[in-house]
This record gives sequence, structure tokens and C-alpha cells, in this order.
Amino acid sequence: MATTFTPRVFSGIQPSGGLTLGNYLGAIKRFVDMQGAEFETIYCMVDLHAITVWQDPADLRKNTRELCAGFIASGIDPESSVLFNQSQVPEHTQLGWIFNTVARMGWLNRMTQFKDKAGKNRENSSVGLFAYPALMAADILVYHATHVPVGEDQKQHVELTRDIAAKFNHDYGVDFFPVTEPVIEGAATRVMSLRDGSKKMSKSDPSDMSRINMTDDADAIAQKIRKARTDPDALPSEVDGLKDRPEARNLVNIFAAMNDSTVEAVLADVGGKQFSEFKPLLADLAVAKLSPISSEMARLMEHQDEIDKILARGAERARALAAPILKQTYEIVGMVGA
Ligand code: AQP
Repeated sequence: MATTFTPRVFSGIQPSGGLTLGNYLGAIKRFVDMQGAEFETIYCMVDLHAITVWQDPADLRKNTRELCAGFIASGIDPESSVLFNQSQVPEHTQLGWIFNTVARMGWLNRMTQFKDKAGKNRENSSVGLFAYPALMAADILVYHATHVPVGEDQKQHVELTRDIAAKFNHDYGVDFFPVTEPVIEGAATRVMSLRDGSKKMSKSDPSDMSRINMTDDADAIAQKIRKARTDPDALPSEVDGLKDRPEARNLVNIFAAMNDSTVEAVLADVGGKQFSEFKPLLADLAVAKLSPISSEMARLMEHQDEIDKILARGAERARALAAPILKQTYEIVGMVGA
């Protein structure tokens, strides 16, 4: 009989810069929605992933604490969710090594994130950047997580996690790891750059004008939306009218996701308006939704010792879940003393 797994959500964000609106709408806001009765929820700052590309140590420390503040200010309750920093739970890297032996080179070679991030500099990229998806599989499976809310860009990595679980189960003749479901839902699973509708909004984009940072003040948010690239046409009233208009689609998606609405409903309201009318509405909405979060983040950042305590307590709770699963994995693999 197939094993039944506890419904458990895991997801993580890299402290590789300040949080963006993409991270908020594509990930954190949805993490908050999944918190509650149906699932146990486990959320992580994945600092070990962040260092697969160079991070200044002082920035990494600051960004990790700021990310923790961002989670809490957005509504993650560190009591009802397990909230922690990856490097404080060594079971992730221990299982990650086992998965390095399960994942195949050919699988990792197909990962588009590696191709994008390594670019032409493949020979000079870190081994960690290449092996990133095997560690991500360990992040998820060390908790036997059944569901992983992510943005569209992470879908391929979650599929690889499923392949690793299936191969491990098959090779060792067990039904030990669940085949995890990616949860990619809502209007903003891929928020695009404000400067280029074909590029994902990203923390590490060199242009600050390409993204809204969660720490931006009202003026900065309004200015970035005002200057966001658009086309000269008015907004359509139907979704079909957004075809081949990536910048228009992006701003409408952002509006819908921020307003907990749908693209259809937004277009029913704003169809026919010029961007000169729509952008101020979007800016007002963004400021209304993001300002309380950014001021709470700033307040929390004044109490870093509290943040560190929350992370230490979260790591303790995470280890209590992860350690028995790692021990059983070692037993299955044949490690003496497991
Ligand atoms: N633009 C986006 N739209 C929707 N979702 C997004 N996510 C990231 N950008 C967008 C989702 O946020 C979660 C955490 O992502 P991450 O920080 O681990 O890595 P990333 O996807 O590589 O994000 P960035 O901002 O682009 O970071 P850098 O610049 O360091 O590479 C994931 O669920 C992701 O899907």
C-alpha cells in the first residue's frame, strides 16, 4: 500500500538581495495564504543557495535578517509556521549530498536556471550553482513536503525534485520520499521586469528601476510604476487583448494579484483606460498594500536580536522534523551507525 504523507508545505527564498514584488506576489503572499489548518507550513531563507553566486558576507547577513523580517511583516507567523535559515539546519546539506549521487548530470544539464545564470561563463560558474537543484530537492524532501508553492521559474526544479524522489524510491526499493506537487497559482506566478516585459523581475537585475523592492518608499514605488515601460495603446477589456503586449499584461497581472482579483475582473474595470490613468491607480494600490509591510520590516530590523532568536527557535523546530527523516535515509542507503 502506498505511504500516506502528512500534507506539508515547504518553500524557500534566497537572501541574495532585497525582496522584490516578484518574490512577494509569486511566493510570500501565497505562503501566507497556505498557512493554516490544511497544511503544516515550513518556510526557509535559503542562504546556502544564495552563495552559489558571490555574496558579500556582510550583505548576506543583512539580507537574511531582512528576509526574515519580510516574511513576518507579510504575515508569516513564526509560531504557526516553521521559519528558519537553511545553514542552521545541517540536515539539508547532508541529504543534499545523497541527492548529488541520485541526480544525473544529464538532468542538471537541462536546468534552464543554470543556463541563464551561468550564461557564457559556464566554465567559471561554481559547482554549487550546477548542483543547486539537488540541494533544493533535499530542502523539500528532508521534511517529506508534499506541496511546494513557487513562481513559474522554479517549476523545473520542483519537477527535478520529483524525479529525484522517484529514482531514490526505485533504486532502493522503498516508498520513502513523496512525489511533491508544485503549487503555481494566481495572477502573478511570473512578475516581469518593469523595464523589459520579456525578463523576470529579479533581485539581482542591475537596474533598480526594473523592480519594486519591498523596502521602497511610496515615492519610489510611484516613480517606478510611472516610468514602467508600456505600449501606446489603451488597455483592452478582454484578456485576449493582452496577447503580444507583455508589458501591459505584466502591469494588469500585478494589479490583479495585489488586489486578490483576476485579470478578467481588472480588465472589466479598467478596459479602455490609457496607461496615464491606469498607472496612478496601480501605484496607489501598490503603496497601500506594500507600505504597511515595509514599515513593519523596518521596525523589525531595529530588533535584530529578536530576529536571531526567531531563527534559532525555527532551526530547532526544523531539525526536530528533519533529523529522523535523514536518519531513515541513511539507514536505507546503508550507512553504518545511522
Ligand atoms: N519575478 C517573479 N515572479 C514570480 N515569482 C518570483 N519568484 C522570484 N521572482 C519572481 C519566486 O520567488 C521565490 C524565491 O525566489 P528566489 O529568491 O529563491 O530565487 P529567484 O527565483 O532566482 O529570485 P530572484 O529574485 O530572481 O533572485 P536572484 O536575482 O538572486 O536570482 C521562488 O518561488 C520564485 O519562483
